[in-house]
Amino acid sequence: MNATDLRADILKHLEFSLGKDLAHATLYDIRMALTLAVRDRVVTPWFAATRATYAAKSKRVYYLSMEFLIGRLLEDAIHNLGLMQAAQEAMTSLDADFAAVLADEPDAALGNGGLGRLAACFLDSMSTLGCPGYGYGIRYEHGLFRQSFHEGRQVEEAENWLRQRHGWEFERPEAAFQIGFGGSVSEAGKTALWTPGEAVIAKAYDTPTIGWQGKWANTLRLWGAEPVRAFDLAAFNQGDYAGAAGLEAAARTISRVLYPDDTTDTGKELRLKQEFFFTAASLRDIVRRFQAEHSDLRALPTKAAIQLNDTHPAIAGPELVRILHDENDMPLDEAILTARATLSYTNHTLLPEALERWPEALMARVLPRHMQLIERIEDTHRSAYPKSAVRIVEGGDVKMGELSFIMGHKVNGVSALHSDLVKTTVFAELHALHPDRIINQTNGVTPRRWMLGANPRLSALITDTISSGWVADLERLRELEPHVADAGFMAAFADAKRANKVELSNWFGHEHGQSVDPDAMYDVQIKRFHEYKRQHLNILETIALWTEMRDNPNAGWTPRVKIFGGKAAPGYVMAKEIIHLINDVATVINADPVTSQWLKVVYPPNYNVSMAEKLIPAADLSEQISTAGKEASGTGNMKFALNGALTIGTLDGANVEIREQVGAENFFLFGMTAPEVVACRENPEHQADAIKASPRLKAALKLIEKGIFSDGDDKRYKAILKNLRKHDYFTVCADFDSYYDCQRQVDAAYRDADQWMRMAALNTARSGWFSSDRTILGYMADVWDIKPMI
Ligand code: 475
Repeated sequence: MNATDLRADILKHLEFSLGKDLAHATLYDIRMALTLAVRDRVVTPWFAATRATYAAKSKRVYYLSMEFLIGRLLEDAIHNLGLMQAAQEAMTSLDADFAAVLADEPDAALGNGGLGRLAACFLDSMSTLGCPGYGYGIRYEHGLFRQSFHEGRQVEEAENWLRQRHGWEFERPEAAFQIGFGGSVSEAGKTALWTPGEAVIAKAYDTPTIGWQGKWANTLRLWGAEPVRAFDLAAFNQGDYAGAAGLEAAARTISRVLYPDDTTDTGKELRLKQEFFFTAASLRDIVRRFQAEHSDLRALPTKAAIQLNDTHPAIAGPELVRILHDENDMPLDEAILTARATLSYTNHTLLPEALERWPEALMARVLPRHMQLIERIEDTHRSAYPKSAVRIVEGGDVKMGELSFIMGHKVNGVSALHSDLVKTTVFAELHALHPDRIINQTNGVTPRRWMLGANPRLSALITDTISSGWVADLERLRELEPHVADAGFMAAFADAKRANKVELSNWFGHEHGQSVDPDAMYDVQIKRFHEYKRQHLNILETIALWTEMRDNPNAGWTPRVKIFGGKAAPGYVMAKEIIHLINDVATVINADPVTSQWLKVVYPPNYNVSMAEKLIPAADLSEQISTAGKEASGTGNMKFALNGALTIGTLDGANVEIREQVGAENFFLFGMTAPEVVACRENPEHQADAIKASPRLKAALKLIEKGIFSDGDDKRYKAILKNLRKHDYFTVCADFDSYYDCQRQVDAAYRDADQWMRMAALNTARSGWFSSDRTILGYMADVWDIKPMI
């Protein structure tokens, strides 16, 4: 494929798809024309993959997820199709700035954080590996809110990615299902007949997801909600215009907005309706596809593997039983067994507040037949294990974790440590009954986006050194190891890192009016704001370091830029106060004439996938400092290590495995282990004791209290201070000294630039195991029983 052909197609789309003359084309027009020209090239392999799957009647995987945090697609597709050079040349020939064209694409932010981004990496790997499958989710009109800061406080604004045409999707008006809610249930022989009281239409929108080198493509099918009838003509004719449109508005509400709550349960009826809406539509589609090829639904588990991404689609259990039993007359016991053999469940969090529960009364009102079936599922489980105290319905709530566990043939955690904790904590009783059900599949990230796309400089060096096989076989990065002894390679590695840092600094300069010294250490913490992720531990250490620098200006400080990024759920007050504190601290520290040569704090607003792609390749230090036992895995930690940043971290989530892979000598470990944290909490004075023992921590807290960062306002951070001094569930105080000391070891290590770069290069060389290709191969072998088609 050459630039001339691509250029001709771009011009064709400009004229016939967009109705624009090149002379009047805007950046948007050029971007859309390029998108459509690239999309054309996705369609052929997409059809071929679909035809091959149908021809072989292959088993398919269906990945059900409330969230797909995809980001931009254009550059990724160009890479996967090998069109980079052609696209660059075509853009130049049209006098367009290629980088600006790529940056014009809005991020598809249909997710909150780790769980949604993991789903996006999985789609990429499934397509790269030729694993036939579909992602199923919701086509939210508004993705995750846009964040800005007003006087240091987070302000949320609705995001509007669909204001422009979404160039990648194909609307499928013919693929639509009616989804009911409420109503009543009547007995119909052995089964039951559910007559919903209201209904909406779920309409499909398909986005092809192309794999590496265009060898395979799968489909991401997102459902949009529409009214069954467009509007009430009678009301309109009587002049009631708002009333006439009300039906439509009510129906569309279901796919209107992504819930911005990451790891806290919201318990809202609309959320339950969203969950049922996309799960039911997806199951109808899956069963329809099965029945087009096969007649006996008992064979469903041999042809479909349905993965539940956390409990959000957990209603799939009872809904599949309802389809098999009520609609297809399969005996109940057999329907339960068939559904279980088809379904499996991934747990992403142990935080008790994040484990979904729905009030029984709400469930019975919104999904009356499902409530009955949940009770039948529970009865069946109880008669099989009469001595067990496990209940799905308890204290007036339906517990979606228990439901998912009981209705899945495999349950997996997302890192080795997390899967062990799943066995010993939340699902200990169920694990004792079903000892083979819980398995581990450690998360991974796609090297196409997180190295090839995000870090072209390092990618080019790697390819020059070991050729390009690493892109689809990331373990081959090990071949870099011998080159770490080669001064030429190491100089090139350091040059790539430095160039990435210069680029980031320039971006900070023109986007946020604050460029930073590329020779300083870039110390980065980017992730959702949560007390368990402990951004406040990081900012407390920053305050303590600043104090030390002022007291000791001639100590030979290692220059550092502390970079933060991330959003807090709009209702999470404590997380929002931590954001405010970081911005306040940044204002004071950055203005200090003595220390600002060594210490800066930068917090660009509205962190998203595209910002991560800029920050990660430029990072020297990766902050993975959660309270041990709380971060299920983390995936940002993997992206940093892959891009040659060293980790400062606790023994939590996948940090444990990262440290094993890269070597303990190339990882900065601090803090308590998960069992030590549990033991520490036995002492109700753990925070007071830690503060007493640490003059530095005590002084840092005091500075906040005195209003040093809040214009003398000594009340502003009362809640944070009180929490740390009185309660401190996340053991910030108990881990503080260990963290501070570890950071000073980091300072010392950074001063030996050559040695630091060797450690960085070893992180890259030894991160191959964290490819999501490895993760997906694990699911295919251990959970889905599916073989690659290519
Ligand atoms: C973990 N999101 C990470 C990542 O496995 C892990 C919860 C409720 C509602 C909406 N979103 C959520 C999560 O629970 C989530 O993102 N969990 C994360 O999953 C992938 O790497 O440790 O916190």
